[in-house]
Parts: sequence; structure tokens; C-alpha cells
Amino acid sequence: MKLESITLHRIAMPLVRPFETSFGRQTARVVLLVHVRGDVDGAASEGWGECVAMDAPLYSSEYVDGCEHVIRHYLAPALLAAADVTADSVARTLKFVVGHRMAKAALEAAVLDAELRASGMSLGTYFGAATDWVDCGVSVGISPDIDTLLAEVSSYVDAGYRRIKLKIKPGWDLAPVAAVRALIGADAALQVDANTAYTVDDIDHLRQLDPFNLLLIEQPFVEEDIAAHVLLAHAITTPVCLDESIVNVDVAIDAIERGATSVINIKAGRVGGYLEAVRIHDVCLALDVPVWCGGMLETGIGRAANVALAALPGFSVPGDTSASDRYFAEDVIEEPFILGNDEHRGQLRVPTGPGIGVTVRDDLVRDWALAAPLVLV
Ligand code: OSB
Ligand code: MG
Repeated sequence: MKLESITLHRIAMPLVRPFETSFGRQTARVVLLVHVRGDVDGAASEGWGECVAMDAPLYSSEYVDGCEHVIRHYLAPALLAAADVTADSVARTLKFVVGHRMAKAALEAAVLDAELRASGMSLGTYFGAATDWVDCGVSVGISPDIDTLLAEVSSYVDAGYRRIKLKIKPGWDLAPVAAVRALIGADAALQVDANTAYTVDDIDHLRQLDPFNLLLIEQPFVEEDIAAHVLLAHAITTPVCLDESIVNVDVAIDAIERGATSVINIKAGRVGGYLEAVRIHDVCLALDVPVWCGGMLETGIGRAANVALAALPGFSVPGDTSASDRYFAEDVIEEPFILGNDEHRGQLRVPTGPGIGVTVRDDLVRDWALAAPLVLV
């Protein structure tokens, strides 16, 4: 396509409840949405992408202001100057900028959405979806106390979620895991996510999680330290899963070969785009390493793309693709994601419309705007 404009919308969506992790506490989702317009084979098209960076650089080095800056001054000018842009070419065109994967991923996603809307194909079909519905888990933040945690977990179990993930950190690990395991029963799917809060000195402590029969422990150590995760994987029976560390397909292969991770959390933003996410999926499928779709408190725009990705055959465990109301009383799309019933209890339907398959509510984008839209041409 020939890109005519790239518009950045910075919005704040109120969260239904604060979300706390080992790196911080959020009460609203401040997020950058990317809207592209252009010409695809002589016809006007448009597409949406979501930049999953958080407001502050606490999960990764990227953050909303930084993404806006790098898109405005480096990435968007390169794409707008190109005679022809395809989803396939975006990463190549933007390769001259080091890192900034979430910013790049949002642009690639918007171009891909515009291309697919023009051709009438859904993202799920484009990716090679193997199913119409995906299994959903839910990520549960750190609570003020165990009773509050159990009440929250109960509500998700009642809603039908097929897997519970607890955020943990030193001082909030064994007791909440024991309490939730007792609440949901021995066979219910349960896993934990430390968001890098531990060090190798904690290996003996983390071994005490083994009796709780967890599906996995996610990213206990700092992202650059693959070796520490190898040590842990040898020391415990709970499978180790990497999130923050896996920034592209080569790192994924390396971490698998070294035995640092036996299951992988795939987040398109973290790895620079959905196309790289699919490459990681393909490699993991070939190596028989299960993957699941991570989340970043996405609006319906990013959620739609995640649900399509999670429909690929290697996504064999439920992801953090929860329903819109897990985080938001109102979503920014006309078709909020709602968990299914009966045989689809605890599942979300993969959108089938062109592109991401959902309709963005311009009224809410306007109402929730933190700044005037930034139109880059
Ligand atoms: O580590 O998976 C994570 C949210 C923000 C940043 C990092 C993570 C998370 C979550 C929530 O766990 C995932 C979601 O429900 O969207
Ligand atoms: Mg994680």
C-alpha cells in the first residue's frame, strides 16, 4: 500500500480494578493507538494497530511517550516515504532503528489490518487459524490480602476462565499460591508470573512451589539472564516459561536449546510484531514446545489480533486472552470480547470479519483522548 497518513491516538481507559504486578500498580490503561490510511491497489483503506507499551518503562524499556517519540521522529517518516509498504516489508523498512519493538509492532499491525480489510480476509485466516474459539485464562494481580485475592479468583472461576495466573513477588508467593490451589482444587490449571522479581539466590525458595502442581513459572529472573533460568529449570519440577526474555525468534530458539524455557509466552508487541510472533509459534510447534498468548491489558483492538494469533495450532495452553470486561467496563470496539457459554465456556470467538474483524468506536477514542490526535503525513 501507499501510506497517506499515520495518526496516533493517546487514550486513557479506566480499569475496572487496579492491576498490580511485581513492577507496579496501574489504575488506568494509558495506551497509544495507531490508525493508518492509504491506498491499496487503487482503493482507499485504513487499519488499526495497538501499541502495547505501558505508560511507564517498568515491564520493558518501552513506554508511551517513548513510543510516540520514536514513531513520530523515526518510524513513521520512513514508512510514509516508502513508495510501497506491505506488512511484510514494515520490519525491513524499520530495521535501521534499534529495538523499539512495541512501536514497530503497532505500525506493522495497522498496515496488516489495512491490507486485509482491502482484501476482505480476516487476520485469523491470514495467520492460519486452526480453531474458531480459543481457550482463555486470566492474569490476577497482587492483592492487598489473601481474602481479597480469593474473592477475585472465585469471580473468574465463576465466569468460566480455564486457567488462573497469579502475579507473584518475594513476600507474595507461597501463601497466595497455597490458598488459591486450595480454593480451585488440585486439578484446576494454575500458573504464576514473577515479572523478573527474583534472583538466583531464590532458587531454593522457588523450589517450594513444586508441590502446588503449577503449569509453569513465568519469568522469575531478569530478562538478560538466560543462564539463571537454565539453573532454575534444573532445580525445580515446575516448568519454566519465559516472557520478557524472548524478544525475537532467535532468542526463543537459543533459550529452548539451552533448556531455559520449556514453554513460551508469545506477545506480538514484545517481539516486534505479529509476523515475528508467528515465526516463534512455527519454530516452537516444530520443536514441540507449547506456546500461549500473553497479554498487555489490550483494548479490543489488540485483543482482537491476539485472539486471532491464539487460534494457531501451537497455542496449546490457555493464554491471557481474557474477555474485555476483565479490565474495562466499556471497550473501544463495537463488539467487546465476551466469554462463550456451554461448550464454549471460558473461550473467546476468533473474529471472522476483514482484518482484525472489529469496529473501532470513534466516539470513545475521542472521549478518552488525553491529547489531540497526532496526524503524521
Ligand atoms: O507479564 O504477562 C505479563 C500485564 C502487563 C505487563 C506484563 C504482563 C501483564 C499480564 C496481564 O500478566 C496480561 C493481560 O491480561 O493482558
Ligand atoms: Mg509475564
